[in-house]
Amino acid sequence: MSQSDASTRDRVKQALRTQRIETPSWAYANSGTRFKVFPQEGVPRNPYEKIADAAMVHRLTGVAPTVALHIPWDRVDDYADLATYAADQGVALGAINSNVFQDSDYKLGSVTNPDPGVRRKAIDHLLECVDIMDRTDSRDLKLWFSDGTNYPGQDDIRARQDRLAAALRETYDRLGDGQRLLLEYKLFEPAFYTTDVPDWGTAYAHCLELGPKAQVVIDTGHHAPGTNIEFIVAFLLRAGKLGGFDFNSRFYADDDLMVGAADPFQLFRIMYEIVRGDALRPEAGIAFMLDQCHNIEPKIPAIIRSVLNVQEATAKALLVDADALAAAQQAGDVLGANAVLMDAYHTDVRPLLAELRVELGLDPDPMAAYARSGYFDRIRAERAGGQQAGWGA
Ligand code: PSV
Ligand code: MN
Repeated sequence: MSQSDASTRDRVKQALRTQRIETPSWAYANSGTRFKVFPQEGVPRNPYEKIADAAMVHRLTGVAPTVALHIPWDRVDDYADLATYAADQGVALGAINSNVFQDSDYKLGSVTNPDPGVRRKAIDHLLECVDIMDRTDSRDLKLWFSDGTNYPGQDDIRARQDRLAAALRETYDRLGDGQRLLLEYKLFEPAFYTTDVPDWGTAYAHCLELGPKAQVVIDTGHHAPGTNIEFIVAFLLRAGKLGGFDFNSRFYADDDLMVGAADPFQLFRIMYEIVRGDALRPEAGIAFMLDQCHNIEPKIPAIIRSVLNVQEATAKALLVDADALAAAQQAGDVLGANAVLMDAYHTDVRPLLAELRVELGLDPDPMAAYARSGYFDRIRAERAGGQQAGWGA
């Protein structure tokens, strides 16, 4: 099936019209490495300004209508007011991300801490996040725990799983109708000996025990080198337990670089499994979120670039000739099957995406449109004073 075929182009564009990519509030703020934060000009000073930037990304790309919040980084007095502001800007508030990893009390863990008082504090924060979801009308609570140990014998591995299960249960039971708990896993860091939710299997087992409102979120940066992420996507989708993605790129560990920058082929393979599982449609309930930090590159264009990278990988995945692939697979035609996939991957989909944007009333080149917009000069001037938002803000 070729891209030049009119019905294929229409089918691909129709599917792309339904795609939604959520950008993270923290990607608009200052961030850095363990060694240094390099502040940038024009960076938002509060959640409202982060939302204004996210709205700019949506205006230019047309496919990023929601922005994820991270609590307490995005704590405000009035979440309904923040939601109204977002709506006025043309976007909505998305997932609520909890943060039980930046308080001194959590040195030995949050929900798995041996001290019941610290566990209570951590669980209360998770419950507070659900309260916020009620006010922001958010569907998803995204949980990532930095919990783990550094030394053999430091704590009881099995007891920590019990504590984790108890905290997840209490949080799960607080969820309202239409709300979900997305459990994120990460191989290591900041703990280096054991991590309490180190992999998709652990996350899956806890979600299975919790029930239908609990699903796994795949952060593409959180795996060992060489891990076949598309296998995890296929497995979890089949099991009805894939809740979404935190997209980013890694060369080494949790680099948080722009999605599709390090390995666009991997991103294509992931998106192919999504298409294969008919999970691109918003009704399929997969949250396509970015979780990135732009430490040395300008932030808004980097986020636009990232959104476009996801779109390009998706377009290529949609171009895979499913019938030809199935026929080759059935016939045991190894090279033929591989060629079907590679043909789609090697297709230049940028003209098709430009055409789609024009049909949607957008500029065909969002990067160039941003450069021309004057938005950066405006925010650089408007946001000259005050305290810039960052990881600790
Ligand atoms: C942890 O590395 C993580 O991926 C989680 O999603 C956090 O909420 C996020 O990064 C913070 O940037
Ligand atoms: Mn993440």
